[in-house]
Amino acid sequence: MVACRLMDTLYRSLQTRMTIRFLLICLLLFFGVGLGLIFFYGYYCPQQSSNVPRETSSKCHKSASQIVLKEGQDHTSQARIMEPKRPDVLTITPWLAPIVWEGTFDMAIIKESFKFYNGIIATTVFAVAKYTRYLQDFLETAEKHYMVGLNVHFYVFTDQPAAVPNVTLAAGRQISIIKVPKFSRWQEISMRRMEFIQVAIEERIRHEADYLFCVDVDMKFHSHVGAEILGKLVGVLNPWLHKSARDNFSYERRLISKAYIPYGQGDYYYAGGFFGGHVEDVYKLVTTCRKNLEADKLVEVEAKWQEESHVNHYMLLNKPTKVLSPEYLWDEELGSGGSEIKIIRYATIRKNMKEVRENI
Ligand code: UD2
Repeated sequence: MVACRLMDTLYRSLQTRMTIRFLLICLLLFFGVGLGLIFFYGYYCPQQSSNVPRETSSKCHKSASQIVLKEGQDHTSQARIMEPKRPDVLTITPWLAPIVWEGTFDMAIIKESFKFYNGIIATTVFAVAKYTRYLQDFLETAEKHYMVGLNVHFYVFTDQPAAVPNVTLAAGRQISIIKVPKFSRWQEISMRRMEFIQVAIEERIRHEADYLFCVDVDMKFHSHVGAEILGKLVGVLNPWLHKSARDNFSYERRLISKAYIPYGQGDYYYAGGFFGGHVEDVYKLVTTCRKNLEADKLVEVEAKWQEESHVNHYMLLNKPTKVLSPEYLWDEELGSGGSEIKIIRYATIRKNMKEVRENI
């Protein structure tokens, strides 16, 4: 009898221990598999490449690479290492930033990469005094060619808000009007853009957008300008000087100016009419240029090409991470350009300076 009870107690305690062991194993398996999944997910779904903004990474289960890997969807041709698409031009800077020319990028791949990007690309444009006349064409052509399919917030700085035309914008695109004073010299209007952009970034743009591009208004878009231009700090080659030797660049050569660049130095000559990048990188550029423009004013010097000279000085010290070819800022006076210009995307409008400017 005693032996039987002993056996029974032993059997039960064994059953309880087995149950506990079983539960422990289950718990271990549960946490083990869970942790494993977390590591696996973290490893195979890392942040997107630096050029693709954070927002897209939240959809990494549908990342571009997976879409490209779908069978029967091979719509991109292979980029063959021994077959450069543009052997006629430099496509990379000595600091390894791409130089964007027609033929150097595959629009389908870029489109795919930005398919889920829902951030905002801020774009500033100034239309002061008689330059309000250029807004209609600028906005209408931007709707056709500029960042099509992406969210764009145009910030129109003007002294005449009522003169801003009512242009119908696609979904995800909007205009904000910011009132600015009119100065009596066109040079002042052009230079003071740095200050107004700085204030607008502080007050709102940094809370409203990821990227910021600052462009001239007396221009028209003629063909595609899209996500291929997005980068941390983006400069555009001036179409008049992209083939020149650096000592012929139109840099400020007077030592007294903060925009001074000595002969024998310089990478490229960048245009003042189109620059951009991540909002905080553009903020650094405009605040530095504004500070240097004000320092110049104190010693009564105005750089040769106003703020453009300061942008060139800044970009020599802070190399752009992407450089756009003159396709992205062309001048009508140059006609269709040399054989290296396969397409004109954004170009100035010929203007009667005497008539349109506040002063000569
Ligand atoms: C070049 C640059 C410009 C600037 C300037 C400085 C290009 C295409 N343009 O242009 O960005 O660096 O040199 O010398 O690279 N504006 C007004 N009202 C005025 C005058 C100017 O709104 O009365 C604004 C407007 O947005 C215009 C910009 O300032 O697009 C530059 O003025 P501009 O186009 O007359 O200067 P420009 O052609 O010398």
